[in-house]
Amino acid sequence: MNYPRFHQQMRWFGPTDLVSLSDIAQAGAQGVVTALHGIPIGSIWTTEAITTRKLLINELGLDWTVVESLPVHEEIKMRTGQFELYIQNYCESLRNLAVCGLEVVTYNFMPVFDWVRTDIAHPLPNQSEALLYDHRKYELADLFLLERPEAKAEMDPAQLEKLQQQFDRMSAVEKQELFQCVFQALPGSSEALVKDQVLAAIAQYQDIDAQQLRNNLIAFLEAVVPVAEEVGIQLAIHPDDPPFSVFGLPRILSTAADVEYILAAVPYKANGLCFCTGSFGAHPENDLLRMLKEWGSRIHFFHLRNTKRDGPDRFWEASLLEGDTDMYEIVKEAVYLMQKEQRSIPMRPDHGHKMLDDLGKAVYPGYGAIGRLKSLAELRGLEYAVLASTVK
Ligand code: DNO
Repeated sequence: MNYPRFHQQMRWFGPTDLVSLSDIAQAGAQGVVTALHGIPIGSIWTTEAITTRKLLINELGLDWTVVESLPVHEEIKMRTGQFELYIQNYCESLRNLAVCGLEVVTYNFMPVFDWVRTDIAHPLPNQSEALLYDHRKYELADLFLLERPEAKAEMDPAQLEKLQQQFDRMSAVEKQELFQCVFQALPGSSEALVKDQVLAAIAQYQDIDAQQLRNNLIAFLEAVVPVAEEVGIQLAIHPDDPPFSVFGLPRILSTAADVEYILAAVPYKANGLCFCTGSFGAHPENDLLRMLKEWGSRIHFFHLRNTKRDGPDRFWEASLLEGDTDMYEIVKEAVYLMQKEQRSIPMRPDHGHKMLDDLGKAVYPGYGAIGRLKSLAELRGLEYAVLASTVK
């Protein structure tokens, strides 16, 4: 069938990743999305460093066209300190990436934290493990482990008392595990943060509300999007995960209205979106299919995974075909989009369950080989079936 298809990707965390390029090639991906994780945030990615990494990937027959992520320095998000230098460096990295043939650059604008979960090993009935977010546990971490001063002040006293009792019933090991999971476990964060660093990083945002953060994002986009347009790079901003504020920090890309605001404010194709069904899908009011139809032409990257909400305050990462999002409808719409615009869009299965041989391994949470291989296989099958049944 000669129609644009997903450009099938897997995320790879570089040479130290326990999941090798060979594993990824065997899973059937065409390429990897990755980053130069060793370069400090804010520094320039040189063409030499990019080329060296690209050659390593190409040796395995895989391509590298999508960066995930080119991180945005906190000073850019706050517009303090050396933000102008960091923006210049960002533009320089975009130019260098374009010279080396990279096409899409993923980033996020979430203050301090990238993604947050409260359990990285939630047991499923079939004995595999999933990532889970439980708002009660998040509150315990915020109130009694991080001891963020505003958290207590803002909490209803009766609720605070209940949570205190719950916290007192936890063992020392459970408390330590919760701290590690919330603050130190997830890949993507720049470093394993300790309590005082987290509090200090959060405190820096005390005068920055959502509107201010939005303004700062738009100022950043006004500087980098023209460069991206000029060199042929598509920027793809990642939504908030979870799609609401955490630790009193502003979050500005959780809902359809947020997407609309950001894409309309800087109306160029290069100002695009990473359509993450897991992040948007955890918000009960997001109509993913509608968002996909509305903003399709600005979507430059798909993260496909499913979540299941089992109450207003808790969601876990479900099997790809079984959560709250109808993945068949999403893939069908993505296939139409690619046909309509005659372009292939990169897609990767997002976090997978930890299962089989990965259960004993120290793979990055959500990023074991086997769970993602399963999701990729399901997505390939789904795409093939949609094409076979709709395209004559
Ligand atoms: C988590 C990922 C995020 C994502 C960044 C993009 O699994 O989706 O870490 O890569 O937010 O900048």
